[in-house]
Amino acid sequence: MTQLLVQPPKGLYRAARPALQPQAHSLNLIGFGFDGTACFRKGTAIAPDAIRMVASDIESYSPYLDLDLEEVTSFYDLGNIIVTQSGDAHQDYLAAHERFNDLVAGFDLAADGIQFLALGGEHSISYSFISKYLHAFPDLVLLHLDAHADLRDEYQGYHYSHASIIRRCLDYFGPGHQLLQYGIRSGTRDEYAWMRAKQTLAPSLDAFVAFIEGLPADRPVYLTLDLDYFDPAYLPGTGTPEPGGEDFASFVRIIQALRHKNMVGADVVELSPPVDVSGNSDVFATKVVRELILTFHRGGA
Ligand SMILES: [Mn+2]
Repeated sequence: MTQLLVQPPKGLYRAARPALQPQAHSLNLIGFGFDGTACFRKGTAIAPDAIRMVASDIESYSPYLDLDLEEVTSFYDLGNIIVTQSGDAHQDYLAAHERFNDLVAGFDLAADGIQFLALGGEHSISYSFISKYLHAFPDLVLLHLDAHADLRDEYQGYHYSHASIIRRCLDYFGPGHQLLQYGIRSGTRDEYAWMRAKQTLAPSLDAFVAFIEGLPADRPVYLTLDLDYFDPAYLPGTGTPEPGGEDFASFVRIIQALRHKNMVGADVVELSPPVDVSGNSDVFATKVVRELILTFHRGGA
């Protein structure tokens, strides 16, 4: 008997078709509601279904990209990776990570054109996806939008902590891989020294956008977006808010640049619906997700 790897969502993402396994040459939305290592304020586990719920109530048309979700034909919703809560966060994460591995076993992410858009969960879930894409694409560009450098070797005893996600991904970096970060405004002195030495932190939005615009059109790009990239004035519903953050307009410039590039995967993490009882953060995050979905769309304008 096949072990159940995903559970159906409370409601499918708007305009998506249901699927039980990854679909080739398609965008595959998947929830990964793990929040075991979050230290400050938990609540990201319910974010995937919260985003799906809001998605049915906001416009499907993006004026920024002049595209509509209804035009995206190869778009599937796989539901949510099953996440257990045993009390041992590390074991729970590894078990969910193994379920994801089983889900993609037998697929070649590059040759089969399997694009994932993952909804967290906390940032540690990104490791499951990024490690796979780094393996599939030896020339992958990893774009990292976040308030935090996430370069610690471990945090509070967790090797796969949300505070060390980028460090874990670097373990998989080959000579052709490239990392560029933007929005970072919090980290240790060591993390900042590393970013300066490796020149991974874009000094301005203009520099970050120019980097994307300069990429060859076929160069594979993965975007990991921690929603605390945005200022907590706009998006307070996140576990580790940092003042001095970015606005939605900055994100629009980024997705307008990404629109013409070869997006192969992305994740949106760290939305914590219970933290913002107004629900505004859920709406903000869902608009961000809408734009990202459309960024994957290759047809049309
Ligand atoms: Mn962060």
